Amino acid sequence: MAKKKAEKPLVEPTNEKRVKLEPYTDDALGKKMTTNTGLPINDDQNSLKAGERGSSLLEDFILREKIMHFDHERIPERVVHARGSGAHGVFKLYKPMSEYTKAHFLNDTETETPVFVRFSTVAGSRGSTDLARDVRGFAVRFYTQEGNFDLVGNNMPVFFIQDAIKFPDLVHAVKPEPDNEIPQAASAHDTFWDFISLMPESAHMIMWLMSDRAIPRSYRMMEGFGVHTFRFVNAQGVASFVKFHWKPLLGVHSVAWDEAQNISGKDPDFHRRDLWDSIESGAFPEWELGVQIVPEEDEFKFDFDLLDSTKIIPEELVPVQRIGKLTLNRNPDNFFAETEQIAFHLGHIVPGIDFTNDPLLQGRLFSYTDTQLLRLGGPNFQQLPINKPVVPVYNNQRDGFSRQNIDSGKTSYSPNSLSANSPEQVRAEQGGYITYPERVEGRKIRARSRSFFDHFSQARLFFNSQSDPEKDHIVQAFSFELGKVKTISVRERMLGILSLVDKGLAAQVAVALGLHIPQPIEQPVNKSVPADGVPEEFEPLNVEGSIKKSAALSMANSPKDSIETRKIAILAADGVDERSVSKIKDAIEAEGGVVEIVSCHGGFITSLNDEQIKVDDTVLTTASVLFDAVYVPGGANSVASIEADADAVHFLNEAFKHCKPIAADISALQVLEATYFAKKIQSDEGVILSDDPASLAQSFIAAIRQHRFWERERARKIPA
Ligand code: HDE
Repeated sequence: MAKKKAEKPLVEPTNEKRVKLEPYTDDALGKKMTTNTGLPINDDQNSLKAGERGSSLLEDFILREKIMHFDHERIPERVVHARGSGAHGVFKLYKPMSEYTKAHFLNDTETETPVFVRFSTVAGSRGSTDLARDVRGFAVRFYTQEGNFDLVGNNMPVFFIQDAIKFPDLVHAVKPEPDNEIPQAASAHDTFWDFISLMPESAHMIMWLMSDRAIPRSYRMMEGFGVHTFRFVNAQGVASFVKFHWKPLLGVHSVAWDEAQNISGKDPDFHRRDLWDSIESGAFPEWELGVQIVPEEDEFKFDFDLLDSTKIIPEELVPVQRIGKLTLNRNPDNFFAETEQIAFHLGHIVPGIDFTNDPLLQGRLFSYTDTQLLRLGGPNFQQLPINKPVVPVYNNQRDGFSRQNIDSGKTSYSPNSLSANSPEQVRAEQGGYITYPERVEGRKIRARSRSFFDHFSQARLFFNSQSDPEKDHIVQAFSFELGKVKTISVRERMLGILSLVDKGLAAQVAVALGLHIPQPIEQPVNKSVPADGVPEEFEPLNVEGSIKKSAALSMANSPKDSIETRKIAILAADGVDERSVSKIKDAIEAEGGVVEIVSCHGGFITSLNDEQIKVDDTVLTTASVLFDAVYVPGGANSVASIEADADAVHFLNEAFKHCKPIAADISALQVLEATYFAKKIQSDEGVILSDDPASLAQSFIAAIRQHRFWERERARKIPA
């Protein structure tokens, strides 16, 4: 069913966080203008001057206040994940998880936990394109009754490096190069691939990054992953390992690389707009929270180390249990106050959840608070409205820049007798956080465990699990990215790494680059340590993993049962047959799709029966890359105008190139015949022609559910 536009009450009474934000939220509509001290302003457009043409007076406190505030509007953008979009929502648990965790929000199936989610790209600046080939951040804050819990994840389940100490190097390598600050929001340059080619542990992550997962169709169609192995602890103190997943109910879908590059020009806010629009229209994005749980005693059962963030636990080995649903149902009121000022941190934890010794996780525990101090200007950032928990906060911390709380009373120390020793510490039985008493012993060493040294088996598992079109896209992505690298030795070293993953993959990329795979292959070494010895150099292992293929890794296996929120363009002009327009429009909207009329001119078009149909966009102001499918209705004059309009024909050519479903009334055949894919009309599964609008609508909807017809690419000769 098409969803109705959501009513937007000021606050949802059931969302405790929204209720708590309300006193801070205000609108100037109908209000009088004042200075920041509340003085009514009489003239905000003329500065105070000495004489008619005279110089401005230093006395003008109104001018100074206004300009001073403007001068200080900017704060440092996030050093990574600068570009992002956020939304409010709720999390509802399906079943109590008491067997594994005592976390209140994972036991209470009655209440909806308020959440704020921020999606992001990693490498680009705040104003960069949404469609860069990049990892996407997927950071979720749960405002629970035991304080904030942040699950700061990504849309890929592994990471580039195994140890946090390498993170600054990784980020320096991928960011624009330091001499000329080129390229923006792109990994296709020398420094990135130089680093990667010297970092074999990145092989698995690089496969994900070169796959279509790095160019999602929408934030709403991405998976999310906590990446690290965390710990659940139940009320009896029994711990298990846990990996977190987010599974989108709309399935996992991507765009084509050529399309992504086009969207970056046509609408660099594509993902941000898509998230905003879908929430405004009431089509609320939804994900299920999944957990993979491993009992403590099974820690060493796998052929990889659970503490190694370059590894997944294949779903064949440990199934994902879906335990609750996240729904994003409200856009922020103010981007800066909410999306920009939210300060996520892995250390925002609740009883029942704990960390592991993953060295990447451990380093992050330091980084996130540290970075907020710079970004948000001091230690009181937790008192910003978006960061405040829904539960009260009491401790003996005081003062600092921009302190908001007025802490009354004489004592700010513990123990004290003057305030009856308040605030009181909380015993574990009453919900006080205790760290899981894991036994730890060993020597101090700067090295890695040998259990971290297989870098290739899961990279291969990922590649082997892809469908043929997905494999082709990976080959093309490597060919593109390495093709942009100027230093031949870097390209060659990378080919060497690829050949350790899959010889066929390496060979295809080598052909595209016009290079040979180097022999022997250089294996960058790292330090490891025998059980009781001094760290020594150690080469990566190249072993076969126990699992060769995993269905969950291919987007081809993602559910394709809905067209909800997909955007469909109807290419029409004056003289269009409005009966076919409304039949298709109604059928698509009934399934939750979104239809726009795209024409050769703006305003209205007049149909065969003299009806006025509103034009949403023209072939000049929009492009097929911003849609999921195209339909060309009948009506002789409309068909003739579309056929004669080069931009309209290009619209179809490009939609075909990007493997999208195309439908047309049989009477609009001549439009399709004007395209370069005229010869394919009969043979292509994703091109639907019919003189019966009802059956056309059904076949078209079935095709849109498929998302893309990638097999078209094989025989492609497309100039679009
Ligand atoms: Fe982050 N990361 N990260 N990261 N990360 C930041 O914190 C860092 C890593 C992730 O929407 C920063 O507030 C280190 C993995 C997301 O506000 C910073 C390491 C994963 C976001 C930081 C990692 C992430 C960040 C920058 C290596 C997926 C955006 C601004 C040990 C599991 C959160 C900020 C938002 C942001 C450090 C690796 C996800 C600098 C040192 C692995 C989604 O603190």
